[in-house]
Amino acid sequence: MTDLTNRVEWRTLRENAAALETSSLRRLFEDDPQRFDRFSIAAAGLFLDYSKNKISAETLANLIALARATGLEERRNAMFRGDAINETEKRAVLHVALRAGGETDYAAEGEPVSDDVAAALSRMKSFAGAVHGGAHVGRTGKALTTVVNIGIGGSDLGPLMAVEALRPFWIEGRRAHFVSNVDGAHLSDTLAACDPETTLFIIASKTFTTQETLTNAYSARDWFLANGGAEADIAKHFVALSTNAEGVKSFGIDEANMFRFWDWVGGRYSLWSSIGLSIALQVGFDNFEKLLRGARLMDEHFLEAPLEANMPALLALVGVWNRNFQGVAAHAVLPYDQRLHRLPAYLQQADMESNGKRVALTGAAVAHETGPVIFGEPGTNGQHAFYQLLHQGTDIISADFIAAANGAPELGDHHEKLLANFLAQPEALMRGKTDGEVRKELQDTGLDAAEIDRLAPHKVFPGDRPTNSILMDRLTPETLGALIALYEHKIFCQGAVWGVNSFDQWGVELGKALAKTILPEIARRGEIKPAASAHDPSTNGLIDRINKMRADI
Ligand code: G6Q
Repeated sequence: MTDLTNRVEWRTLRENAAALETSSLRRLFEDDPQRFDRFSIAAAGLFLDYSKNKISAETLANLIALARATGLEERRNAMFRGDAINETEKRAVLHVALRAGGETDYAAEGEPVSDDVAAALSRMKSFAGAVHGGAHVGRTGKALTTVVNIGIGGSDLGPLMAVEALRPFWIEGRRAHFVSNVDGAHLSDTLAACDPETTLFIIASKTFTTQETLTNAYSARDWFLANGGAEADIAKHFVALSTNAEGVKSFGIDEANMFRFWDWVGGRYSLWSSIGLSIALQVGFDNFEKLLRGARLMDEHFLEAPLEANMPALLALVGVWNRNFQGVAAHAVLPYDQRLHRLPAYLQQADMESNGKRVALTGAAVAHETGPVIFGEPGTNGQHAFYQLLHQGTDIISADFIAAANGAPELGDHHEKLLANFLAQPEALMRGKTDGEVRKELQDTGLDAAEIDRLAPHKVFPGDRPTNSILMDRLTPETLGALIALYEHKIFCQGAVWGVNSFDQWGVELGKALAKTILPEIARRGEIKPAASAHDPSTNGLIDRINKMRADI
C-alpha cells in the first residue's frame, strides 16, 4: 500500500494549502458569489453548508481524487456487500442492514441476514406493543411505565442520545433512564426515582461480559429482590439485549426475554438493533421505524450519489482537509438544539473510537494525522463557556453547527433567538474582525489613541475558522436517523481515506485489563492492606493513599 502522504493527490493538496495560505475565507466569498451554492448540498432531509471551510473548487476536486485513489468507493461497496472489512476482528460491518426495511437483502460474509433482522424487529415490536398495551405487566399486575437501560459505551450512548432527542415523541406517562457508570451513585440515584413494581430493566450488553454493566445488573437485581420481587418475577422485570445467549442465561434471564443481535453490528453502531429497545419503548415502535427510515434514506444517498454530490463523503473530505492540511486537531459538535445535548458525547465515541488509530490496516504506522479530538455542547450554552478559545485561541478548531429551522415547542421568540445565534457564530468565526475594524469601532466610542492602541489587539478576531452548518426543517425521528447515519458514514469515509480500521477499538483494552489486576488491591472499607508494590511508584503510591483513606473510617 502506498504511504498516503506520498500519493500524488496528497502532494497536490499540500500545494493547494500553500496556495490558499495567503487568502482568507472572507476573500474567497468575495471572489466567488456562487460559493454558497457551490459548496452546499441537500440529502435525506438534511442540508449541509460547507462553504465556510478554506477550500477552493480545485481543493475539493483533489480531495475527491484522493478519496478515489484510496479506494473509498470500493470500501463502501465492500461494507454494503457484507465483506469482513473489520479485518482485525474478522467481521462484516452491516449496521446498514438493520435499517434496510426489507427493501434490500443483505448478507454478512455471504450469510443472508435480512430475515433475522426482520424477525428481531418484529419481536421488538410485539414486546413494545405488549408493554404499552398492558399484555406484559409487572409482578403485581401494574403497567411497566419505567425503563432502566443498563449498558455502557455503544450499549448506552446511542439510545440515550436518541431518547433525549425525541422528547416530543415520548409516550405520555413513560420514562426511560440510563445507567452506565460503575460508580454506584449512578444506579442508586436512578433507582431512588423508580418503583420496583413498575420498572422494567433492560440489560444491554453485546458481549454480556462488561464489568460495569454486569455489576450494575446484579445490583439492580438485588434491589428488585430486596423490594418485594421474587426470583420467579425476574422474567417480568428483566430483559437482555445481547449476542451472548449463554451469558444471558447464566445471569438468570430466560432466553425468551433475550433480544438478539449479531457480531456484525459494532457496539457504537448498534442503536438500530435490539439495543434500540429503550427508544422503541419510550417513543413507540412506529417512531423507532421512522428513525430507521431516516437512516436508510441517508444510506441510499451515500451508496448511490457520486462523491462530488455525496453528503457524508463531502463532510468527511473537508474534515480530512482541515485535519491534514490546515493543522486542525480538534473538532467541535455544536447542536443548537437542547434535545441534542447528548449528541456531542455520542459522536465523541463514534468518531474517536473509530478513527483514533495510529496504524493503518496494513499494521504499519501512519505518516499522517488521523481522527481529531471531538468535543461539544449545545448552543447557545457553549457560547458562554468555551467559544472564546474557538474565536481567539492559538489553535484553529473546526466545528459543526446543527439546527432545526422549526422548534418544538415554538415558545415566544426563543427559536428565532436560537437560530440567530446558530447563524451568527459561524459568520463571526469565518469573518473575524480586523485590526482596522476594531480601531474604527473604538474611535467611534471616543477613546483616545493610547487607549485604542492598548485595547485593539485584544479585540481583534483573526477569523478563518472553518465550520459546517447542518440544517433540517425540524428534529423528527426521520431527520435524527439521517443525521446519525450522516455522521456514521462521514466517519467511515475518513477512516477509508486514512487507511485505518474504523471498526475495532483495541485501545480500550489495556486499561480494562489493568483495572482487573488492581481491583483486588483496593481495600474494602475499613480493611488494612499491605503496601502496594506491583506497579510503578506513582500507581503504588496512589493505591496506598486510597487504601489509607478507606481504612480510616
Ligand atoms: C463500541 C465499543 C464499546 C462497547 C461497550 C459495551 O463500539 O465496542 O463502547 O459498546 O464496551 O460493550 P457491551 O455491549 O459488550 O457490554
